[in-house]
Amino acid sequence: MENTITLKQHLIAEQRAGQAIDAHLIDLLDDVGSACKEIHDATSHGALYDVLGSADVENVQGEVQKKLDVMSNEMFIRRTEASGNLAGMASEEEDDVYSIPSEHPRGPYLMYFDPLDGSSNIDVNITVGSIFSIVKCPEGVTDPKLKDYLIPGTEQVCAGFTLYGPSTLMILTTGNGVVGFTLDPGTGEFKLTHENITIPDDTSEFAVNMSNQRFWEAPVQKYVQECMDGVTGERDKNFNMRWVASMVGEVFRILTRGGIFLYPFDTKDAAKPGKLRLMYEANPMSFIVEQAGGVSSTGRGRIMEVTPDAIHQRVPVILGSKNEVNRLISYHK
Ligand code: P6P
Repeated sequence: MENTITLKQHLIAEQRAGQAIDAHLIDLLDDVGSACKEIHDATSHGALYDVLGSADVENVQGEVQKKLDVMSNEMFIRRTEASGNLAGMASEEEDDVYSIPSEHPRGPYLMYFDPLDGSSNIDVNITVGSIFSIVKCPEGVTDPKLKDYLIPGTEQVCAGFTLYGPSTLMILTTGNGVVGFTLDPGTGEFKLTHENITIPDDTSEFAVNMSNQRFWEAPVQKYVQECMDGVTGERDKNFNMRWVASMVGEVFRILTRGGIFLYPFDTKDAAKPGKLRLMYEANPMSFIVEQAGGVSSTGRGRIMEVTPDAIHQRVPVILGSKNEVNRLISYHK
């Protein structure tokens, strides 16, 4: 049996090495791992379980929920609400913030999560994932209200996502680099398989939904056109394009071989400055990308420095290999 260590053993080792990881955070991440194992079980059985298709309910995002969206949200809440580590949580699938029921003890953390990102891919069997972000509940607040949740991404103590793909993989940062744990279906443990994940500074691969091209601002139009022009244009190399419509899949590919991901500001819908949500998609992914040596920006500022004014607010996202992201940022100046 190879000597791979589990998620909990890794966190305890980090704690002993002086990282700011307390028992509440270790226990909370253990619960998050349990929720992800349940979601893995549901997604990997697919049509064998009654989990595919639409729940015929619209969420606060105005999106029709998939059955697995609803189930994954329930799994995250049920697995984490009772352990006394959270003061409250916010979910993409919940209109309002979720207060821990009075029968449960409360703890020092707030968690924001997207229980099943990319769920439009579920019925076509393409990779989906869960994204989570954890911050300290404001000092002295035991019954957090909405205003207590509006904390910038720079205050995150932990961020992660679990990819339900050919293998189930949890990617995690607690502020000391980025690591990955592969779920061993035999033992049901997340085992450390990726240490010190770093994003290459350069890339020849961009990820964007090209059907939105006419709605982009000039800097993004310029950048993407240059990628398309390759050596026939301004750039000294040709580019490849990828778009799997699951942010978790794009981000893990970028963590592995580099790349730039764009869901930029567009004029498609004046009410939506971008598609992706700040608190439970852009902020956690930005923390991970920065910890892996990449850059994550709205195009005009660091995503993690955006001051939240709503729990479901959207934000433009440009993230990945630092030299490419910095080039596109320079086009915005
Ligand atoms: P589009 C999934 O719905 C998601 O929130 C991200 O995971 C993904 O990157 C994006 O939206 C896909 O958006 O417009 O290409 O379907």
